[in-house]
Amino acid sequence: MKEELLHIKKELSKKLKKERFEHTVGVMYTSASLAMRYGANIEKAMTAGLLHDCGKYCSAKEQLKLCEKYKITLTDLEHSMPALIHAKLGAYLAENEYGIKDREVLDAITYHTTGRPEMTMLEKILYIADYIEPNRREIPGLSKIRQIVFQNIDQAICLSSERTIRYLEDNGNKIDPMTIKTYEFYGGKL
Ligand code: DGI
Ligand code: FE
Ligand code: FE
Repeated sequence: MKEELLHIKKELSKKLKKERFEHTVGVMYTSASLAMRYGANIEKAMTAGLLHDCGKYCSAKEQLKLCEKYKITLTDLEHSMPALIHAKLGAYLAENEYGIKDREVLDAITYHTTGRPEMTMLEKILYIADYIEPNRREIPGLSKIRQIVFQNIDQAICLSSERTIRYLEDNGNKIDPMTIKTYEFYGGKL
């Protein structure tokens, strides 16, 4: 592994809880595999995978405080839905604490939870790698998405965003408009 990546990995192994770190490494290698399949830059994919949840090193309350401290603008929905905050915070930390300058990598981190329409290949790869990495608990439909993603990544994004929306609805959670846009865009493409 490149020296810079190794260094970041070591830092994250100290900051993240064991399970989160294992997930992180899983996303890093899954992103690399998808980059191989779809001809994306492997190093960028690994960097995005490694740092995608770096904003999750502390509690939701602390994440919110950090966003205020760093003047990261949050929508009203993000304020009320702590699970979403770590994406924007993570992109900020990746840039300012881990020295990542690549805008494509930073954008992939920003949109890894909700996705967005017209994602770059790197953004698609991180979004779906986060969903399918080997340590993810089995949920209905996951094995199908794991297969399909190596044939048609857009279809896999459609299926995973659909599942996320259904899961959030079933649990009475508010859905971020961007999550819906992602589903409509990738669903509409089929
Ligand atoms: O950080 P991870 O757990 O690895 O994965 P993630 O960044 O995709 O975050 C998943 C969490 O985010 C999960 O609890 C569901 C939640 N989430 C995803 N999209 C939305 C959402 N929560 C709300 N309220 N609205 C969304 O649109
Ligand atoms: Fe995440
Ligand atoms: Fe994740």
